[in-house]
Amino acid sequence: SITEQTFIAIKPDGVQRGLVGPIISRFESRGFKLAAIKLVTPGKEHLEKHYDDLKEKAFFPGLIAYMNSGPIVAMVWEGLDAVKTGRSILGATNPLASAPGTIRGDYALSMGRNVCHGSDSVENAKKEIALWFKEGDVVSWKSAQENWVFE
Ligand code: YYY
Ligand code: MG
Repeated sequence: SITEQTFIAIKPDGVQRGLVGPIISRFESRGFKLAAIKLVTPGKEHLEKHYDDLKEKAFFPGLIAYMNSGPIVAMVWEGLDAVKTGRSILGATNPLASAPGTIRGDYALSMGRNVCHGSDSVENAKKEIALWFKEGDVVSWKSAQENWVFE
């Protein structure tokens, strides 16, 4: 549906490398609508909750340290098939497997420095949005572009 929402984050390497603008641009120019945005360093406990399903993995401590190493841009983007399309805009988890034209395929080389996060299912998107944002921080608004993006 055109009201589907996904949670997208620019990881600390993306912020440090000055990729906030280019990453936001890709979602904007595709036709998605920004519903929430903030710059945060949420801390270890919050990041461990965010990646709870990966806590048994060997790379988990390194992943949390990396995510905790600087500010993150947390966002909610809304639009048709936002979760799946959001993942295709990001590219594959391993940047070496990401096609040029995707964010990771254009800006990253290493799995542990892959510059962005996107929800992998509608259900997880709901969980992640609830973890990163208070209800009132997700804004409902009508984009003037809507009838030019959707028929
Ligand atoms: O959703 P996505 O970010 O594409 O991958 P996940 O399987 O959810 O893993 C989260 C995060 O963990 C990934 O973006 C990089 C890191 N990671 C890793 O460092 N090494 C792996 N073998 C798998 C994932
Ligand atoms: Mg994931």
